Amino acid sequence: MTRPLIAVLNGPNLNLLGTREPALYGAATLDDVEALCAEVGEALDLAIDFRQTNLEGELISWVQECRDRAAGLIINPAGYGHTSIALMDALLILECPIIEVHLTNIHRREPFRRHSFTSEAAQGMICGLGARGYALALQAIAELLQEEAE
Ligand code: CA2
Repeated sequence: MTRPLIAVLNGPNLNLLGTREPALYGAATLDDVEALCAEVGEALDLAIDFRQTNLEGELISWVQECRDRAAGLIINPAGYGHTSIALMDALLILECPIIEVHLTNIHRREPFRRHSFTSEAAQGMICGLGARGYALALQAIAELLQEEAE
């Protein structure tokens, strides 16, 4: 049987993870986060499609692609979460479970980070737990899919 596909999409500047500002974002690189998702996905019997882009339109196109192919979506929209109504609109069209992840606690930082447009389309949000948040989001998606199937 084919495994359900979970898209893990990452927004702008997250390609720099582990190379700058480790005190804020941690020492893990985006490759480390991808390896963690692959490992957790394997354990949960989920296929993972992990991507990062710095371009808003590309991120929106990838979200749209999820309509036909993904059983769930984990998204770290990075800065676009705070600014992009277009990304929120694309997410609102999806019917699969969406979990928004932020490495940092966005409620503990500058006030402009507290609001996330994209989280309005998400079933849940995990923030402040670093790369572990991606693993927890995968676990949550697996449970939501399990519940849906029952
Ligand atoms: O905490 C998160 O995951 C964020 O989505 C990260 C975004 C920020 O705009 C959000 O408010 C919260 C920034 C991503 C930038 O990543 C960097 C990583 C290393 C060095 C510099 C930037």
